[in-house]
Amino acid sequence: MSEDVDQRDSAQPDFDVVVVGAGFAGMYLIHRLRSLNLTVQVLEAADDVGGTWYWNRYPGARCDIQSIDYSYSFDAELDAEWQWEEKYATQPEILRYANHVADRFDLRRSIRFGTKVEKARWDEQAAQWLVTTAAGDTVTGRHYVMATGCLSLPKPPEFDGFETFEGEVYFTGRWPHEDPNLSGKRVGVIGTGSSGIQSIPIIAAEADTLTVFQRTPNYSLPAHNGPVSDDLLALKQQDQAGYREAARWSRAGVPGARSEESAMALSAAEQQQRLDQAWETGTLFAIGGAFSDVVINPQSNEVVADYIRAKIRSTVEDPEVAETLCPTDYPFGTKRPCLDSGYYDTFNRDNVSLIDLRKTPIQRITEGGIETADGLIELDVLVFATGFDAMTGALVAVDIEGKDGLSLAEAWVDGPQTYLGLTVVGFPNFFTITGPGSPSVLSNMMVSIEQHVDWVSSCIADLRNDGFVAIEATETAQAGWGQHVNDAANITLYPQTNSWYMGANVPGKPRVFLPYIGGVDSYRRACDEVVGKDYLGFTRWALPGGNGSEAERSASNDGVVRSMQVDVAAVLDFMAELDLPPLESMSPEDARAFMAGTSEQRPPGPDVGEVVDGEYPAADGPLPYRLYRPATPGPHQLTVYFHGGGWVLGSEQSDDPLCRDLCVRSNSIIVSCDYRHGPEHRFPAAPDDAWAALQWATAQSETLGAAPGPLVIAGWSAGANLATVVAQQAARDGGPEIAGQVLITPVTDSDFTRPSYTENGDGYVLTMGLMNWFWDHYCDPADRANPRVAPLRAPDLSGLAPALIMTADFDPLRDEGIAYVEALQAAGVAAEHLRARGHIHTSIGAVDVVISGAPLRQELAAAIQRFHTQEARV
Ligand code: NA7
Repeated sequence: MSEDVDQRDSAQPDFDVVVVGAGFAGMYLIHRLRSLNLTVQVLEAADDVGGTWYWNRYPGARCDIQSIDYSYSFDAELDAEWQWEEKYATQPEILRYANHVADRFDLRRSIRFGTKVEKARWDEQAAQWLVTTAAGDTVTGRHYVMATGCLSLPKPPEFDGFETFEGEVYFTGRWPHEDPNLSGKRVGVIGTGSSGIQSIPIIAAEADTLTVFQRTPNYSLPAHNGPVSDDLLALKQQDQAGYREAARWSRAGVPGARSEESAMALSAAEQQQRLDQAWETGTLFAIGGAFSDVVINPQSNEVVADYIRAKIRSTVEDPEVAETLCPTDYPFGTKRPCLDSGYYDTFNRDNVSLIDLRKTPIQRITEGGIETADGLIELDVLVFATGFDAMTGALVAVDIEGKDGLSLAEAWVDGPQTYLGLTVVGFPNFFTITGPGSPSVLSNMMVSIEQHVDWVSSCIADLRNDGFVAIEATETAQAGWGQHVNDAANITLYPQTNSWYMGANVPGKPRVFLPYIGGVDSYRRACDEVVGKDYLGFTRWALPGGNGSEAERSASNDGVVRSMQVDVAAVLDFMAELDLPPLESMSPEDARAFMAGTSEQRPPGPDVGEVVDGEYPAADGPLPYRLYRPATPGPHQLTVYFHGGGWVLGSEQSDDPLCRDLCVRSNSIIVSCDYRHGPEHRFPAAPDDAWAALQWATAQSETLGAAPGPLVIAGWSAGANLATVVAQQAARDGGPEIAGQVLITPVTDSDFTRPSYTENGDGYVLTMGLMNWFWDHYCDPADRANPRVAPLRAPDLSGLAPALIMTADFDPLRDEGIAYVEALQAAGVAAEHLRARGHIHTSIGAVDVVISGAPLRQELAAAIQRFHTQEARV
């Protein structure tokens, strides 16, 4: 045991912190906890430090993050003194580094090697963890940390007859310390993930024959390994602290600029040039970041995928083998891509053959080799490079029992649930380093490990300093984080692929996206914010019987740290960087010119069949309209749409991408009608024009090429206000008949006192100041109670057309939208509420920018379709 324990009070747990795992996470924990004067015991199954690098000794094992970046930053001297030999360090070199760190900081005295942990149980009374080893002894700790790594539990073989094989068997993840002699032998490698791809070229050079069994081809790039890049070294040496700080606030834990451009915004030649450059760097980040939207936009992704396939075809001589090696059925990056040294060339060797398991699956393993649908392949050596039970496997492999006998495996039966990937409800004082729900495997692990270790250590120290003994996440906080992790994944292409990120490589494992894809930078901000807000989302308590009242001995700070959609937050960050002047500081003319300028830079929205510009007879003369017709055979139903812009800004063209999107998704005609704006034309000019537009469109629907039947009325923001007003007028005046109303974040009232104005009045594009500016330009205070201005105030809402009303969480107008839904429902109108969770007022118009808005637009379009059918109107 550590000497630290000797000074402990016997009534106390043996240690402040018991840690499982002496990889890079466990090692840094020792150092950090000691520096905070906390005692620590690490239990490690292996005989030495290194974690994943201790076990993964297979030939060719290397890191695929550059060595300069894949190293600790916590100690400036260590950082400066260690010189890496290669751009991508080999496993032996990384292990030497781990040993150097262990020696330099005297870490081994806090580690018990050869100690496998089997069980850990939370003792609620004593507020401590009882950790039991395979040898049967127990160590107690106030806190318990699993620093077991994300890829540490190899999958067991999944083939019948495995135990009958009479040759040698090796697992890449448990490679023997003495390299096996493969020369003169017939070797089979199952698996073409990173481990397979790194080891195959070396095994091929040594073995008599090599047969590669491939289930899914991978995207792999040449690592262009060699000495450490002089440029990178110089960059780091110039400003070591700055370099490390940049990594901490980068997206993936590696400093470097990100592309801001979609592949779709570039010509084919420009795309090629970007990819050539990225290819030459031999880094995964360069190719994955060649365009801004590689993992979001299927078309951009296909540009990268195509490029890599072309490289494979030009390298592999046998066209059939080349095709088998080309991934075609999943987007680039959604399975972990690889870096290699001569992988594809290896298939040009005479002693190497490739078996496509999709065509000829493995039927069983026999004593002499592998039997596929095509017959027996005789082997002397079988290598399993079949991967790991990633991210959760090692955690649930220990029988961890939290409050009320709940086991972690039970708690996670439908997939892991964590708060920040650090803590789990029901498991006080339990922490996971780089756990599910944190950037972990999508980032430079060293940066993520350091951040987690720092956070956990400070949390424990804060707890002690604040007089508490225990901390546990709240249900609300954990559920909120889980939602956020899913939201972030769902705007990407990742969930569509069967990968270990999704748990899909392990039979029976729940299909859940395991890491957090929001980025190291935004994740770090969230973790810091939790602490800054006095441990938001946590309950902390002291042992019973201590000083102070019951209330003083516990603190619960319930809440959700992130409820905004990731892409919306990114847009807000981007806008903040631009530091734009507030619209309300401009004249209406300048504000209009400014809006027109920004509109030109936005993505155009989808193609429609036809766009027709024309004029309609508005209340005081003709005004423009723009009609969007679907490409499908007509006739189509008609929807009249009014644009947003606070009755001051915008035109029939200003919501162009949204109108296109609704046209395509609803397969109906959208006719966007302009109306007169304030301050030149104040109330009631706008509703008068909107009323004229409704009458015109109804009368002319056949001329416009629409199918017979009542039309749907729709609008966004001030346009939704006008749609509401004319829908009320139509109900009052006995026509025109309206099939339904689609009201997107509508203005329904002139009351600024609802909570959404207080909560969201600043910082979410549509501000309280801007709304004031709009109102002042639109109408006099005396008019603001008029139901044609504030339709929520209409005395009778009965008999209105069915409505779908969308409100956004971070919108000052949220509560008046909800109030209108409730008022309609109270009046017997079929009104549905669509909550745009985590969105702002302007999210919906940002087509192809706010990807998370797509399902909402789909629902709006579905409502348009529904309203157009007879059933909806019964
Ligand atoms: P991976 O990336 O999970 O690769 C495992 C490979 O083994 C992959 O090609 C799998 O095909 C294949 N595999 C797994 N199970 C089977 C069965 N039952 N039959 C046939 N083939 C199978 O693990 P690695 O060790 O290579 O790399 C892990 C990570 O370490 C890597 O991503 C880097 O982050 C470092 P599949 O794709 O599942 O069809």
